[in-house]
Amino acid sequence: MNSFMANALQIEALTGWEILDSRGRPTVAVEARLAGGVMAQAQVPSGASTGTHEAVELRDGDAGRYGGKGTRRAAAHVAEIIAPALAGMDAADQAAVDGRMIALDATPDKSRLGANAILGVSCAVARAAAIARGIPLWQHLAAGRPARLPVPMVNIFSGGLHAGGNVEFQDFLALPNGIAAYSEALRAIVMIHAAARELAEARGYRMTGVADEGGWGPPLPSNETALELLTQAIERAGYKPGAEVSIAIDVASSHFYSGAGRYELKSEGRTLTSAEMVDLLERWCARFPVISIEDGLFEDDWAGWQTLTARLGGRVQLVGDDFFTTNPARVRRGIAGHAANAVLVKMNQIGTLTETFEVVGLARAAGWRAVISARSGETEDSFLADLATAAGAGQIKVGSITRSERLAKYNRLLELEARAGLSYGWL
Ligand code: 2PG
Ligand code: MG
Repeated sequence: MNSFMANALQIEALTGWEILDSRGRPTVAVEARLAGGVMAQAQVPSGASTGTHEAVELRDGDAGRYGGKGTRRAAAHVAEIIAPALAGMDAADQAAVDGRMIALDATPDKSRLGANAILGVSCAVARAAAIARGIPLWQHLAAGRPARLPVPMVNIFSGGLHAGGNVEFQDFLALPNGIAAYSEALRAIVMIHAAARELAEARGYRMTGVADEGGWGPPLPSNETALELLTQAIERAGYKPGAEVSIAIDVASSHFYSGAGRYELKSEGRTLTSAEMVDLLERWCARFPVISIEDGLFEDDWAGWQTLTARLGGRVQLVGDDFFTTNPARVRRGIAGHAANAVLVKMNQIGTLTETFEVVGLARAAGWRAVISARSGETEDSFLADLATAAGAGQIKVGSITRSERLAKYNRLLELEARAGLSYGWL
């Protein structure tokens, strides 16, 4: 890089402000301006079924605004505290930028400045650097790593905290594991989503609108019913369950764990132990084309996760979301203890791009899979599509195929497929 370009890439100004996410809850937007005049923005997502070990999303706590959930304080930190510390730094040196923010925050959970403020800066700076370099965001983020369009793992039925607690399990997803191109996989999902509605209606379940992530959230009698309907929907749409399109589930079990090793399936009127949960999941994998299970057990049930992995890890993808919270230290412990075989990667669980890529790198080095994931509270920012492609992770989870905060990501991937000549498929 010549010195003219290096100067043009210097961070000149950063501003943050409060915006709303797809649930109408406050989150943060950031704009970065570089010395050469480039300006770029990024918007930060926000979860509902959050893990206890996530980095802290700073909220104002002023009960008079948004029930205390305002983000004006986090947004103000961008210009008041972060900008002076980053001024003059090279926007293309993501590790240095993120490292300086981590040092400035100086807490283990980013609670001083707020992970929402820090992540907004991390992403806005990356996007500005890509524009200044005249290359697509995915290419800038990839930094020479092999990029790849990811297979979408798509929500069809929602439960748990994303659908008013109709059933306990949170996500019943279609995973097109045997379709050769991204656009064809997406088309399959659209048809499965429509078929699922028809089947549910035909069985008399009340269908009113969609859940938080755009999937159907009917009041089903049991968790198993969702699996039955989804398997039938795959067939009805014209695909072979298992061979072409399989099922992934996000149990999100920490959210119906009632302590002392008990999992309360209220909708079914029963309570299971950790061992019984493992039995149930194993039976489901035999009866339905389930090839991926996320958060099958409570986020701190390390021994249970080891049992689950010993029993199912050879044939099923076992993904830690609330379990790992995209935290390199927790992922290292999981790898050492054989407590899963895949990690869900959410930027805002850890708060910087550098640490996000570190987690993907750890997973890959251990022979684990990584699924790049959105949050249930999303924005119209398509950043995640470029991130997933750059990480070469092979899988992305964005919710369903309705609601434009979801489509922003799916459509960006369609654009990359059309333009970029990238390979596609899961690893
Ligand atoms: C999850 C996510 C996305 P949330 O649990 O995987 O579906 O939900 O953002 O609410 O944590
Ligand atoms: Mg999850």
